[in-house]
Amino acid sequence: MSKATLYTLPGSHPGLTTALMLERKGIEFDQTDLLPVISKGVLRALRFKGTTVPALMINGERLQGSIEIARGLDRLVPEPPLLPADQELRERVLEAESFGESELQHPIRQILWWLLKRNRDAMFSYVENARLPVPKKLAVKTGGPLVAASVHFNAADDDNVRAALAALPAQLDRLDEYIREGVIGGETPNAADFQIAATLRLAMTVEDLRPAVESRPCGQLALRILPSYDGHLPPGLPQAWLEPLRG
Ligand SMILES: N[C@@H](CCC(=O)N[C@@H](CS)C(=O)NCC(=O)O)C(=O)O
Repeated sequence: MSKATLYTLPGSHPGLTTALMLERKGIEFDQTDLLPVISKGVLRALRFKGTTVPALMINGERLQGSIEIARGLDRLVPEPPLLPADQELRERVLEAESFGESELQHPIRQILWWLLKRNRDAMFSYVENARLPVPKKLAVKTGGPLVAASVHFNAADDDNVRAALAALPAQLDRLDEYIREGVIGGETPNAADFQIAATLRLAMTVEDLRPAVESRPCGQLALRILPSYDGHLPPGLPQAWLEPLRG
């Protein structure tokens, strides 16, 4: 198999999920970090079917989206598997992965964009180690319209961010429950571990969120899978919105 190419964005949590899965499989890959919004045109030009990252060129195939990629990797390189052999446990892992992808991932993305709109300098910490096609300082300095467009595309508005914060404690409870049930957090990380850990680790780059995540088993699991994650957002969310996280 020739070297794969992963297209992602700096700080993208499903992008990192994909990188972790490629590493687990021992698949060699190059990583191309795109700029948000501009990524959409690049992915179209590369003939991917959708306009979001992660997108993976592998063995002549185009795989897109962290779940499609997880299934594709198991098909192309079966060992080590990203899903358990036991049928019942496998179903639970797929359920946890789907929860991570469809319910947990986006609210954290919305919180990030809401904060980045109000603290553009913090963007630098997320692109520090990225392989961008333009100088990083220039990208951050001229990034205003890209941030505004990302806020718009992701509906990162007050109402949604407030709702995301209110829903987070129950989501974290559910993740801790998955750990108690042995669905995630086992000796060998599975597809759901990689999916969930990347999102929680991104959440932990947000100082306002970190204590509520870090103190839990799921936060500890994320730190074990991803000891470091580029990016740091100092406090910036309204105190009243954070009330649900203090319980
Ligand atoms: N649920 C999708 C996430 C796709 C997604 O929304 N990716 C973001 C980055 S994390 C993106 O490409 N956004 C486009 C943009 O910001 O222009 C997956 O797991 O692959």
